[in-house]
Amino acid sequence: LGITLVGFSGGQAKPGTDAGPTVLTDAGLLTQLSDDLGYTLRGDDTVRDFNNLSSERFKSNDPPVRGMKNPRSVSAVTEQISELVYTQAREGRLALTLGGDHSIAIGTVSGVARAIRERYPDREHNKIAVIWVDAHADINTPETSDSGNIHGMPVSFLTGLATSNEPGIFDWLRDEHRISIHKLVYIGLRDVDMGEKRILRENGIKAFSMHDIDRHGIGKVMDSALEYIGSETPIHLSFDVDALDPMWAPSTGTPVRGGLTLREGDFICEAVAETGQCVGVDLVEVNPQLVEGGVGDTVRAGVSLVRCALGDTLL
Ligand code: DIR
Ligand code: MN
Ligand code: MN
Ligand code: MN
Repeated sequence: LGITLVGFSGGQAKPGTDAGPTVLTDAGLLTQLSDDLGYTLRGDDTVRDFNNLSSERFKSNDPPVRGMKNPRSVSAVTEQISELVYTQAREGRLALTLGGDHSIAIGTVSGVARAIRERYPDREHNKIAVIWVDAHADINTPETSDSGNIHGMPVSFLTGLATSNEPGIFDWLRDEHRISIHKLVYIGLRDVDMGEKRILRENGIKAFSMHDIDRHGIGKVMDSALEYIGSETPIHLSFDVDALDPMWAPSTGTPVRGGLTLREGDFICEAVAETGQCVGVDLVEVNPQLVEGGVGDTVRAGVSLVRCALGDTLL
């Protein structure tokens, strides 16, 4: 296991998401992984603490480019995360990353994708699949985005739908970092922008919305999602806590009602863990500063999701 803590909120406008890793670890998540799940956490090389982002990485003079907010900061931070996560996954460790806003997945997914390509150069199935669990599709290009927030764009950069040659702005992303649009599966969608819907439609991207979950149930949806991916392909699970209904996870920047129950969220994670194909897990968008009653519910939900994704089952 390799754990990366990324206290970064520059991919969106609300302060607080940077404290996500702290509230999750304060709740005892890492201790639970070792004591209850039996993972060995050996000092520095297991837990990478990326919470104290230096001013070098978080650039104060960072005006918008193509409408993107904080583009140089997000690019610099995700480039470093990509390297860290790459090193972990290259060693055959499961790479767990606690965010931070969802822009950090530009780093985590690209790092895992590159590591798996290198680890299995001769294998047919050396290109990872990504299961993106979210209320949102996060597939805006800089040009389709209304908000300019990069946490709404990671999937477009990861798939190559969006590219940039601007020095210092995602010019580090190369083919070895990218994923195929045909190995991407969404679960939980319910707030997708017009431009994003068009991108999903025109590229034939596999997506299970809340409507599909209501119709078929989470069990059938996971069966279909995993069948689409196939039993040989390594899987990266990127879980935005706002996929859960705000009843379970209110402390997040862009809550949308009508979401997954905690049990449905846990089931998704359990089903991915059960495949034995999981190589990377992100849990993002926990923001302790947003809810009057405190972050307790959201943290408990986050801890539960991570435990399930890392193989905590009843029997
Ligand atoms: C919106 C919101 N689609 C955007 N995205 C969010 O800003 O691009 N993603 N909240 O998590
Ligand atoms: Mn997201
Ligand atoms: Mn979201
Ligand atoms: Mn929206």
